[in-house]
Amino acid sequence: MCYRIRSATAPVVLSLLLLAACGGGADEAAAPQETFQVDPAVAASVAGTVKFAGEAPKLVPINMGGDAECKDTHDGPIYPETVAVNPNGTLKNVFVVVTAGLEGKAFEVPTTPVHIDQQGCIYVPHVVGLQVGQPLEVTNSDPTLHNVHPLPRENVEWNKSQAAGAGAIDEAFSKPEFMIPVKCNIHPWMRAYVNVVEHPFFAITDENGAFSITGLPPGEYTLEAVHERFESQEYQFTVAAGEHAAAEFTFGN
Ligand SMILES: [Cu+2]
Repeated sequence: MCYRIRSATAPVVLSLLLLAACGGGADEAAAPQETFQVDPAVAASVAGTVKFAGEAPKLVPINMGGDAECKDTHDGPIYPETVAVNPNGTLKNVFVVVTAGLEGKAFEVPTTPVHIDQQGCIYVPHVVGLQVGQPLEVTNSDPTLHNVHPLPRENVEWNKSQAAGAGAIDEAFSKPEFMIPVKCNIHPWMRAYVNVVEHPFFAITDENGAFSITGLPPGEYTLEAVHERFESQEYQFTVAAGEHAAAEFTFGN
């Protein structure tokens, strides 16, 4: 039996004995952690862009071989999204995430799934982010068989066939891990990247290289920009209540 004495009048000796018997509150540590709610009145944010320096790589169209069911869904050539340089010289598909400053806080896990579709034998979108335990839903809009196969280093690997017209694959990841490659064993050019985070403070750069992370509690943070090809970069920032920080990264050759 282990309990705490809350009364201020309790004898000091007895409470010390009880604390010793309880191992200094180990029971409390095992209790499920309450989720942290960010007070909207003090919520801060960080936003910015990821630039690309140097020459954009020459892209070679994906060769879909003789696979008519893949090829016929496209009007023109399809290019790989590995280094997706936008017309304004910024970089798309960079995963920007808070990697320090939220220690000791647990956040609610959304029950809404993050979705990846297979369209014309391409994963859409190419990069996704979701929370630990949040559902990942993979659908197949193609008239052909696919095989969804993530290759994690920290999480459990899985490999599921998905025929044309088959129902969605529903999965989740139990550990934080960035840039988990997802391949298709049938179409070797297919590639998506899944990022798993313990909190909701992440974003993916868009067609303008922009990202925005909102609802942050005031604090001191490390922001990391993670790309499937380039080495990750870090940026430190501090935000007071209601403050909006700016961050900029540059990737390139
Ligand atoms: Cu496939």
